[in-house]
Amino acid sequence: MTRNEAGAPEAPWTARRTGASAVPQGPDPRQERAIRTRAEILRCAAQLFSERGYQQTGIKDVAEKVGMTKGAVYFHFPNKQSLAVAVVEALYESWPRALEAVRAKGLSPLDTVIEMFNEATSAFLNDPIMQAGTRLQNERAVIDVELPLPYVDWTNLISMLLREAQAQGQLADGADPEVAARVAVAAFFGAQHISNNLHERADFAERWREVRDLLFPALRARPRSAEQH
Ligand code: LUB
Repeated sequence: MTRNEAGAPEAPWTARRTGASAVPQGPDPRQERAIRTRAEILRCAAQLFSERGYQQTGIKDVAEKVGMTKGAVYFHFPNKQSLAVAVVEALYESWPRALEAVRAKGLSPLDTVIEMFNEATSAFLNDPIMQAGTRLQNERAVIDVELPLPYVDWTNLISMLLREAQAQGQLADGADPEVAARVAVAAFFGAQHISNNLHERADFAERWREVRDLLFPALRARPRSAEQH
């Protein structure tokens, strides 16, 4: 049986716009609305997860925040576990898009790495999905569902960019892209964690700049001209 957005069975006269005989159509407005609703639920859930944590957030709170019935929320997310997974997945899906946007700036690979961390910094300061994803990952030991593995995608993404940097002669002699990626992600994450716990993120932009300004000059190849005398 097909169901509409509120979870109620759809009336039989509501023609489905799918099916082999359907003439090609524009986007289905109902489907678009459902996608927007899902995103809105996710955003509200993210705000609650980020403010209160997983245990202290209920589907009821999410429904209240988004201004829908619990049933309407359950139509999109069958339980709280699936909301937590969806928030973390949304976070990890955002990085390839962020990379594409940063790539469009035409920076060198090493500056692309720095810009990606700058983007992650703004996300941590402004984006509920990033704030919630970080908190949920920190609580993963007490969350009764398996979340995607943390840090792995980031480390791989940064390794890839640092290998490009190395291929273009941008890395200092002896710098290993894999090691550098692990250190950079650990330093970023550590600074994030400390700033979050001690200062509710208020000092994070500054703490990240400190890490960045200590780490990346050490990784960057010295200009040839400076070595020659
Ligand atoms: C990223 C967080 C917070 C790492 O990849 C992850 O799992 C992340 C939470 O687990 O930011 C960013 C270097």
